[in-house]
Amino acid sequence: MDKKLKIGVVCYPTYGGSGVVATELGIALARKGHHIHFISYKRPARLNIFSENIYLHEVTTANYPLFEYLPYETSLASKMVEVVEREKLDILHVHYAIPHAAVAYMAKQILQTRGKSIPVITTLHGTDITLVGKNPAFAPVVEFSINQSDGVTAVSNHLKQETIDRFNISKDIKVIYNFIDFNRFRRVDKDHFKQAIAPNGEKIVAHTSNFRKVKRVDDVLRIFDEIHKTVPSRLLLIGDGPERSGLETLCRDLECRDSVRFLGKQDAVEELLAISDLFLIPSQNESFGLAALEAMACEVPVISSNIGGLPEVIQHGVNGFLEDVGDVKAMAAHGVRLLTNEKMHEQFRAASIARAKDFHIDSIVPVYEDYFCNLIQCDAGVHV
Ligand code: GMT
Repeated sequence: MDKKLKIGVVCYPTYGGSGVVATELGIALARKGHHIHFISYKRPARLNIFSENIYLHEVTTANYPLFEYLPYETSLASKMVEVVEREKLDILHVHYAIPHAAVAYMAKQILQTRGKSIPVITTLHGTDITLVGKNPAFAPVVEFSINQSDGVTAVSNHLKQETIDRFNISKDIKVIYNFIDFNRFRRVDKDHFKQAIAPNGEKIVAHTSNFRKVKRVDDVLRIFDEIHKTVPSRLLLIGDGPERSGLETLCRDLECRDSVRFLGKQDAVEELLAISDLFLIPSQNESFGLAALEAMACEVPVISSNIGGLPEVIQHGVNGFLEDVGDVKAMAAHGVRLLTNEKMHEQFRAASIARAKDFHIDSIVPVYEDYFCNLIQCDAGVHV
């Protein structure tokens, strides 16, 4: 794509998947010469590089004794208007419908009254539709703001279908899968590191998430407890969130307790994946499962629930295993088979990276560029 765009990226700055995808897409687009303006209430966790094409506009909210809840949406809309006007943005790309799509609609309307037309793209990530979005406290606004977006993308076919099933959607939704940067996520020789964590050659099982209920991290513990009965192994739990303290309590009652490490939030997840032998993601729901893809890129086979977009990423019996949500026994049995059969494990490792390559950053980012470009051209030709 020849034209270089000025793109406003609105996202959550936290460790959640939508913020990760937004940040990595922004960084990739900046490398291709586009100017990326992140708009968020904090520096996104993965935005840890310097680039002359990347700008961060932090949203601050004024407090006042009248406000029981800070009017964040109002501040965000004002910030969007300010940045679009000052930086002469071509497009606004908002990640996660709540509240970003609704706020973008408001900003767009305000800008219209000031003579500026800006196309808005909303990318749906999952819980904004499947969990939070369907809540009556948000549903009408979610539906309206999806329909008012100039472009809508979803990170899997499953999420697209869920959106259509749950809401009255008049907009076409384009599926653009999440992607992986192999410069970062790849198997590297970290034997000294592995030696420190598993000094007697134990197998390393890993899980990363935001430790919310939907992730079923208690199942991770139970699956590992079963595996640990026959396979000398260690479990690395990476991330943090509301369920963590209950999980630490549960862990104390399990036989495997001394082999479990709660590592908290980690910036260099790839280094931990690089020494792992197996990844577990037994979620209740998962629109895509970026964490699984990151593991696969590091040649780590994945055992997951057969739910949401996970079957679009993991191929059962080829590079991982998919079982019914909550079927701890079946998942553990697959884990034991994989970790005790070296030949099979090697095959699954090779098949994991082969599958991950289907989601290569170099093939997915241009799809976003084309999508942006088409939309801008459609927008009355103002921006071309
Ligand atoms: O996984 C989470 O709870 C975080 C959430 C988010 O939006 O921040 O992740 C969702 O978006 C990711 C990136 O597109 C997907 O890989 C995750 O599957 C999806 N999570 C769920 O659907 C539960």
